Amino acid sequence: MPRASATTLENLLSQPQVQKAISHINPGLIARRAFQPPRCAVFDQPCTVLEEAEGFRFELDKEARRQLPRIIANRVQVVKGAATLSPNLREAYHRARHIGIVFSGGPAPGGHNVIAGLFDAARRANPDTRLFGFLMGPEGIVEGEYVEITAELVDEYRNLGGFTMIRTGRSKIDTREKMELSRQTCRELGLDALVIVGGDDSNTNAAFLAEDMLEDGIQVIGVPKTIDGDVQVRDADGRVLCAISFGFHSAARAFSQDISNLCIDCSSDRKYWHICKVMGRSASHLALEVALQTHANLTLVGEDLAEYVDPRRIAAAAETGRTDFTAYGITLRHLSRVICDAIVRRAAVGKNCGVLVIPEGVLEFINEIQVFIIKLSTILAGYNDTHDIDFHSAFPRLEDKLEYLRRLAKDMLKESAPGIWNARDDELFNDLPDFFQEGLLTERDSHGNFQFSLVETDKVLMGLVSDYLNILREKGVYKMGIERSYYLKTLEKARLVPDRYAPALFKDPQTDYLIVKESIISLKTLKQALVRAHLLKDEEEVPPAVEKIFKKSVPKFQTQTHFYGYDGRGSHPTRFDCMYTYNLGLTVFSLIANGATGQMAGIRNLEKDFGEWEPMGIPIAPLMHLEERKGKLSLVLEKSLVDTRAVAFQVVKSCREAWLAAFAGEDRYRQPAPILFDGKSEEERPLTLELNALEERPGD
Ligand code: FBP
Repeated sequence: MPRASATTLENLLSQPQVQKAISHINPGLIARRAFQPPRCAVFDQPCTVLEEAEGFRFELDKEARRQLPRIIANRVQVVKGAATLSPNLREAYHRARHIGIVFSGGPAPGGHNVIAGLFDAARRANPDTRLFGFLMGPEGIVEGEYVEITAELVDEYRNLGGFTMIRTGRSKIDTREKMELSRQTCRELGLDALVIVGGDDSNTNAAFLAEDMLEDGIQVIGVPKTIDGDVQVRDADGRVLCAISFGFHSAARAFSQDISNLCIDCSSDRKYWHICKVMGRSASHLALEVALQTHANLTLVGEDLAEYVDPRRIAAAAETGRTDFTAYGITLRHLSRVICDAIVRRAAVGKNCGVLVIPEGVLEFINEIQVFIIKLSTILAGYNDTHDIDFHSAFPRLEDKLEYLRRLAKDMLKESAPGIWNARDDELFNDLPDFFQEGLLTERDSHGNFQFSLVETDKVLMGLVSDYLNILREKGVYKMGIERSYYLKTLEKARLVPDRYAPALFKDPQTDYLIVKESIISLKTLKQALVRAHLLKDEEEVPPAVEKIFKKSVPKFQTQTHFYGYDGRGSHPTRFDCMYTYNLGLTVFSLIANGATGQMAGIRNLEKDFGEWEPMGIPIAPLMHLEERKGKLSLVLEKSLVDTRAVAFQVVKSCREAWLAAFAGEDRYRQPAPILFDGKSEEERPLTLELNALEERPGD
């Protein structure tokens, strides 16, 4: 192979092929930047107006009325195209504006297109309009850190993933002081409008800012972002206003592609169970979509587990005239049994391998853990409220934190009054592994949410699974099924008669996959079984072929764990997300140009053909309700969880057996195509969206 000397290296580096190889620009990137997402028909008109939509109903929270009096009466507004406007409206629509935009929370594919859509619409209405991007999330507003977003900057990021253009952060404008500083920044920049691209908490923040900034004449508009897919809006009668937040489809497809590759690997060498933790702080929407996209062998859905009812416990309690409340909701131990059952059943047909999908937030749906999370959040918040120093600074080491909890339990005993942390809690908590205790005590995020991504959920669960599998192995229940043809071949090769040995060795000698009897769990018990069946004398050795069959029947449980989160969050947007976000950006401008505030940009009918997409403004304040955060009740936008009565979940549930594939024959894996933004091979929308739009609720 020719080698480059120092003198020729410079020449070499200047060669076009080398330049091409080391450039960060590739054909895919060029094509993405050049892609022009289609616009909803209303945006082809010279201008747009807002029309109040009839027929949507909200049940207003008393506290929302009190805290957000000026935007609580907002209504759903539909964006309509207009060929001309009255002189007043025209002037307002086309005036030069200063608009600020900020990303808040975790990145989600498509954010850059919200900026691109807003920029294009704003410049089309008036080329003198200026757009400012606040840097590193809401902190950028508080600190007055921003960049002016120019046409060149927008073109660099069109259709690209991430929030790299202006970056993001999890800070929150949650104190009077921060609110004042933010208003100051906006006034100094002469902002007419502020756009907050974020999840439930950030849109909550947008509502409060809208209320506060009304007197400065600054409009505030939210945009539904989060890969978790839990910003979904329905009115009080269940009519869908926002079916999904942007970023969900792209992240789910990115995870699915990787997980589907694991399915292929696993069915190739049949050696590992791949344990895939999939992001989604609370709701299991991402895991559900991954299940549909990949047909992985077992997918847990938190919302489903929460509904678990143990009929045996209920019956046992009923016999003694009691009600067993622990029979409602699944325990960690029971969940580990459900997983073990799947593993054992697959092993019985020779598949000691598989793919298990665990939603990141699954622990939130396990009663006993949820109780700990609530109690600990309240204790931490109580401590922070009554001390000058925060809990984690006061007790930096796990041991110190545990000691504090122990003292709480003791104090409670002394006072003999019911308290939040009692001796039983302390005892149960101390039984948990260290890393899990540490995880549960971890600091809450700026919005008061428990940080599930910092807890090794999969490790907790799989620890229990592997312990129980050991027990099942010792009991002789966890066995590898031996393919009948393999058994016959092995014994015949050793000149032994398979039919003579089979009844002594196997539970049922007639099946395609032969299961060694439960009583045979070691070479010693194997020999005993052969002696009992008069196939061997005491002093004789077990024939090597029979020993080989036995050894093959003893499963090793080997796992590989994977976390699918940050990688998918950083992926490029799918065509669906490219189109969705670009049109959200256009919608934001329509809302601003028509004077709206306290609204979230949304697009209805995402589950239908693009021609039916309907851009609109969704009022945020009427959607808010009280929720416990950091031990206090706060007014927030409700997170949307997986509806287990909806079609998508019911479909997954009915396919569980098929996808577990605990039968002889191939697994039913599905391979999703890579993420694209054009071309026919990119699917049109998330599968969950498509299925749920069928609207039949089998549970109803
Ligand atoms: P957003 O709701 O802010 O979009 O973020 C969602 C998410 O990606 C969750 O899926 C995950 O639990 C969390 O962010 C991780 O947070 P962090 O980026 O702080 O590690």
